[in-house]
Amino acid sequence: MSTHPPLSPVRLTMQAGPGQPEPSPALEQLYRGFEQELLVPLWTEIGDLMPPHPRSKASAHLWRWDRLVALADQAGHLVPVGRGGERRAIALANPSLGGKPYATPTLWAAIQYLMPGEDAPEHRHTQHAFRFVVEGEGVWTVVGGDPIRMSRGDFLPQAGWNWHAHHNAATKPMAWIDGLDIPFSYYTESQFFEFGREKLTPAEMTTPERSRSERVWGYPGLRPVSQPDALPATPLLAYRWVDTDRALAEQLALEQEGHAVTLSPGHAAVRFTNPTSGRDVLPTIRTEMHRLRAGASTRTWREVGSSVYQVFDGRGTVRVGEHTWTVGRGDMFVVPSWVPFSAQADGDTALDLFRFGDAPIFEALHAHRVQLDDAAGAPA
Ligand code: GTQ
Ligand code: FE2
Repeated sequence: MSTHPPLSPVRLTMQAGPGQPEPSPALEQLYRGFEQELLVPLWTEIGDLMPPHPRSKASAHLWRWDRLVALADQAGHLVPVGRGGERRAIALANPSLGGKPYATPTLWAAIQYLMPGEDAPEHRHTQHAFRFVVEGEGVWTVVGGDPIRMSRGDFLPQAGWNWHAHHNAATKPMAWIDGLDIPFSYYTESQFFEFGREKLTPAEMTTPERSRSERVWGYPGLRPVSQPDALPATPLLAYRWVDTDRALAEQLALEQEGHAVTLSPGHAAVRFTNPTSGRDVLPTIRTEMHRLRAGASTRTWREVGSSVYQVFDGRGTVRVGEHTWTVGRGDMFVVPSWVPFSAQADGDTALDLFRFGDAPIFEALHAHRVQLDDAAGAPA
């Protein structure tokens, strides 16, 4: 029976259905011929290759924050941080992506953990990154020689090819989350990486209240004239919770005053943007903070590209495709491409959701689509 070399990775089987040829010994022979020459015809693959809309291989999945922190803390006692391994970062591995450390097909999401006094060594890579802090303080990230304080609610973008190191100056361990475009860079084979210096200077180990980047770029609507405009990624290296919180609170207050700037009733949202362009902070990653007033819901929508959410505060119910989860502080979940999503704030407190996604990639390629629900509540 076997006329083809067993090493050929191409395996073709005769199929039934519209547009498929009638099975016959001659057709079987044709398919073995294709296999030997490493050829695959479109007609056997088109359903998978060109579906009517995205059918994500990734799953919707939820990780509980208490489990993440407990395991990160165990790692803190067992695993050193230093040159080679580089970071005590533990990635969320989507259950449908073959055991790879990918939360989604394009995005890496990890909990990173530093024990008191520990240093994560300096390096740089072309992957774009950010940090987000759901609890704790005391770690400093040093980006291009600029020490930046990290505290609860702070968002710290860090565009590719910047030197960076982290240092825990506190007496307690600290956890935070990292988001990077590692899987995207991996599939597209576009990564570069370099080790940095073994030690930071004393000046880089200081802990100023405001980073240099915030002193230069941290005044809304005021661009220093000496600095370039329209940079591809943000030069502002910290977006502080006090500002994010106020921006969200103002949207909800204005809505109550009859000036609706919310996405939908009771749903405020802000996007972290590059002050030189008004566009996304990073070329490949969109980041947002959403707030639902107590009892309020988002609309249901789906969009091209994947997202990872982390509950910043409150309790809520989220729906991702077929799944319904009750979530609380720190919990993280994945919304795959074109899977409907909605969230609702439970109880009598607001629900704050931090979100990051890969939409800028698809927008740049004119391949982004968003579909909002119809009046019945399901995406049309
Ligand atoms: O903190 O520099 O989660 O380089 C993955 C790769 C964190 C980091 C990650 C990294 C970092
Ligand atoms: Fe890094």
